[in-house]
Amino acid sequence: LKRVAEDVRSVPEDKAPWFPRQIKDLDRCNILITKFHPDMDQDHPGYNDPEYRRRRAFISELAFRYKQGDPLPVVEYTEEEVSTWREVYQKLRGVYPSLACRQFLDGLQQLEKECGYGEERVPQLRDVSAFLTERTGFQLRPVAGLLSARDFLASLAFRVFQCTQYIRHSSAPMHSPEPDCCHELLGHIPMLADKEFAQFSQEIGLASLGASDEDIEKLSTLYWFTVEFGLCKQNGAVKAYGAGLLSSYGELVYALSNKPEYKAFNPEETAVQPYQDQTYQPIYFLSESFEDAKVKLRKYSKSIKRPFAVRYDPFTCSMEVLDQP
Ligand code: NLE
Ligand code: FE2
Repeated sequence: LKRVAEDVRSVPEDKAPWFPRQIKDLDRCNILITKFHPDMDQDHPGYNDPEYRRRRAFISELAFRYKQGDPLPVVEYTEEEVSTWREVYQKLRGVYPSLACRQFLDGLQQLEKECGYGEERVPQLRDVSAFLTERTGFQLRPVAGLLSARDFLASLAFRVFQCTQYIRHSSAPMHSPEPDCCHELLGHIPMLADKEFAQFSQEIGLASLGASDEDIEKLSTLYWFTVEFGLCKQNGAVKAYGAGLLSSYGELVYALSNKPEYKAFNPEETAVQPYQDQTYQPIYFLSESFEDAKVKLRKYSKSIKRPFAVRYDPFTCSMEVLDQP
């Protein structure tokens, strides 16, 4: 009865872009950006490697077939893939203690102790998702590649993190312009094990639901300069908390050298800073502390104007849409 009443009522969010109302609607949040794909991009290190491309197609298929609630696919990584993982892990692990923020180091330590993280094998999304759900209520969902900003952000609103499962090409372990499992598992997952970080990731997601294209652009730029490439001060030293840095040995070392320019983090300004995603960033935003970045981002997300408000109901995994903000 309630549904019918809602359907006939003319609600203000009718004018807003479509957004998922229930967790299973995330099956429709699957618009991919194909610009770095090894089948399309001649500069991709896997472009001339048919075996790599076949492997990517196989792993992509697992993500395309996935429906919300299915058990997460398990991938048996080949020896070559494991050796790429090992190289990435060893290199990064050596510099994390001096270059990564405390929240990241705490998360990684727990993952090493309780979730089989280490250089010997690539962690399975299934195990990692179970671990995260216990810590922060986040769960993973497999995705075939780089997702559109609107779809990616929408999933965060449900505490769902869309995760690639293929691995970067063995010829370029120290930097990849596209996400891969090294980026997700090493860059993002340790941060998502932090309660506060999980909370504000969801808040960015909630702010994105039904937002205008212009606001999505700003939110995804902010996401880029914080969650992906953010730096913060800790005990007087500059540390990385951005996942794009924490999964790329090359860029992590570069970002914390004296080569790039640092600007003070301030959401209004950061949200309109142009950026490129091909190679290392020329500019990074530095916040006074991790908490400072969190508070400012939160405040910014809440200031985005919409003719309605949303509230997540964790019992039914669905969005309540309220007439008044
Ligand atoms: N540059 C990152 C890496 O090499 O892991 C990936 C960034 C994805 C946005
Ligand atoms: Fe990412």
